[in-house]
Amino acid sequence: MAMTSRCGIYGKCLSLLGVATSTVLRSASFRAISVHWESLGIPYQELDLFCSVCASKPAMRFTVSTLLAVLAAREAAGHAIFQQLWVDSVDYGTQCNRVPGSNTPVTNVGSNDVRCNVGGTRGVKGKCPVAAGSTVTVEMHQQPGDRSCGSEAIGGAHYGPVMVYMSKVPDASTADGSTGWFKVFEDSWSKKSGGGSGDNDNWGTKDLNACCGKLDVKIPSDLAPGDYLLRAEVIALHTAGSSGGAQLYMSCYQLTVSGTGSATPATVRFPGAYKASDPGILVNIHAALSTYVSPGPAVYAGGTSKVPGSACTGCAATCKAGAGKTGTVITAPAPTSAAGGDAGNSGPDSTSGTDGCQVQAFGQCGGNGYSGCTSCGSGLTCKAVSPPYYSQCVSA
Ligand SMILES: [Cu+2]
Repeated sequence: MAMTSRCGIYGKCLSLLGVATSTVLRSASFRAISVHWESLGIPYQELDLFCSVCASKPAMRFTVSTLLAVLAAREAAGHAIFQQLWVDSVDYGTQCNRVPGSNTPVTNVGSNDVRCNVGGTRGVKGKCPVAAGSTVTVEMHQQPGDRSCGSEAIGGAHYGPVMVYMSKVPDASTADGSTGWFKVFEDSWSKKSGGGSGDNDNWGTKDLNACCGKLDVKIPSDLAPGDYLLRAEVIALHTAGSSGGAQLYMSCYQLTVSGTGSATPATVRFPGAYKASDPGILVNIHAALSTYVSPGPAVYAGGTSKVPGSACTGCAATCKAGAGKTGTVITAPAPTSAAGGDAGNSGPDSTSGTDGCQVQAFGQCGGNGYSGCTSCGSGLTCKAVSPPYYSQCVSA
């Protein structure tokens, strides 16, 4: 059965759902379709899995309910959040991460949300201590607090580069991400011989999945000491054939870097570093790629790149959640909302009665060895999800 007639089934399902064709973004090969499902109460969904099911089982009859079931599973199984951080193989969990409140991607590269995700101008109390020249390991998973290696770090079809930036700031617990950023790590794309389309090539996200969500990032040894934000980012490109279709997943970690260096690398700003029309952001990866250019600046000379498709090494290969040493962050004075704030960060500031800190939804608020902020934001309560090791803020 030809692809076009398979996707005829697909179109019929869409019309059953009353989805206007103008809201449907199609790649030339019909292999990825993205729809905004606001009218159905599902904020953002992909249909690529559904299409591949259509393609593999063309005789299957889909009803509206099976389509919605596939979509619901897709949402739960696809999107992801950078959560934990390791420093020289010591597990700091989420103590120094401004963990985003949801695994929904940022798609507007011109918004302030591209800095540290929605709500990411609000700092957390912890700063992870890192010596310049050491290695941190960023860790991504689909669901908050789920560090299982059995599920993919980011859902199967979400192929794209992984990049890490740093920004020198006066105080990592209050910085809003408006300062300049330099790139310290990249695991982007390489051609897989005989692979055909870009989907079959090597990508940073495939390495993340191969390494249980972990990638090692060297902190440049010549950096001037002080506080930094470290911004880990995936750009998923499965629906990037249309403008605004690329999906950006980022989190900002708060670091205090020690050392004797003095380097202050050249920087770019967010927003500003990316344009929706960049060849690394507006790209159809379902066609064969002869090259792929990562968005943003080149990696700083003191930074590192991982060859896409190469083996997991270092902590990314050997560190196991719950099986090693856990670290304690430097506890900063009560963080406050950064000047200017942002629209996605509407929680009230705690002005009295507590030390002023607030953990965002799905952020850590307790557990063995945890010494960070234990107060949850408005409407949230601290729940032991993996006692005695881990508690997180969830809806009250
Ligand atoms: Cu997605």
